[in-house]
Amino acid sequence: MSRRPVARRVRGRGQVLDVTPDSFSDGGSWLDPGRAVEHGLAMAARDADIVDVGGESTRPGARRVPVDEELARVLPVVRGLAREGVLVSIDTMRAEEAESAVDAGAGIVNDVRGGLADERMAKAVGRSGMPFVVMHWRGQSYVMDDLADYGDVVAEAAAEVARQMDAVVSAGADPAQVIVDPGLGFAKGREDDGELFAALDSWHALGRPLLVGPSRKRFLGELLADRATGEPRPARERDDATAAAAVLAAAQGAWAVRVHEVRATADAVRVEAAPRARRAPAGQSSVRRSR
Ligand code: PMM
Repeated sequence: MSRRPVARRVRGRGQVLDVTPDSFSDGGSWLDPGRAVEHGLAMAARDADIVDVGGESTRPGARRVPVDEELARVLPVVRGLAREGVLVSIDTMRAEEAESAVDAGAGIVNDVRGGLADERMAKAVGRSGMPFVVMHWRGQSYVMDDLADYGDVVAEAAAEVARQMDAVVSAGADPAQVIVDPGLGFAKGREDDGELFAALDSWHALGRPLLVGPSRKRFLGELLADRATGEPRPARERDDATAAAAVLAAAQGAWAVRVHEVRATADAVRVEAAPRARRAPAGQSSVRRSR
């Protein structure tokens, strides 16, 4: 298996391909593997550097899916996209699925439980040598809203991710594999997400690349609530706000942003990067593609 360095700066443009019937904003759209591969290729053509393939919903309240079902959903899609040269990340909490996906061609393991759900995950990822997203996580989807209780959400979430990192490293992963993620919307209220979002640059103290997943999340829906009724903006109408969030994340040095609709985000992030690239000496552009 090949080793991929994670120290590249991608700046935006990880894109989400949910092969689930029940994800909160696009569940059920890409259950057919052929359609899912086509959609993933279209994402790559629209400038996604990474396509994140997931077979289990993590929306609040979601229940676990049997492992066989999850494998059947994701593996043909990972294989199909990798065969076409797309850098695929596998969104899973299960070591068995991470290993099978890497064998099928995935180049990144994205674990929303940051290695805490499956004790074999860190060792499996360590063996694979692939970049490993360690996201801040406090508890299962069906209880996570009750766990959003913080004094200082920024300090506490970062300290908890640092502990998750120590745990995965002592269980077999290499620290150089780790990408950190504050886990927006996971055991976080709207205020918590807002505070985390305002302080993304503080995460660089962990010394690892930062991935951020604001796409269509509840805090954006509530921020854009209808002025008359107070109703949150529906999930599918949050892509412009997601692009704005991606720009703010990129300006705070995020390595990648996980989004559903890539074109608007990719364009916005390129515009954000342009003045910096202009100021950088020739040949030192801070925007580099990952493939
Ligand atoms: N959010 C979701 C799923 N996977 N992975 C990472 N690393 N970070 C996130 O914020 C994240 C994730 C939930 O969103 P979805 O249901 O739209 O996929």
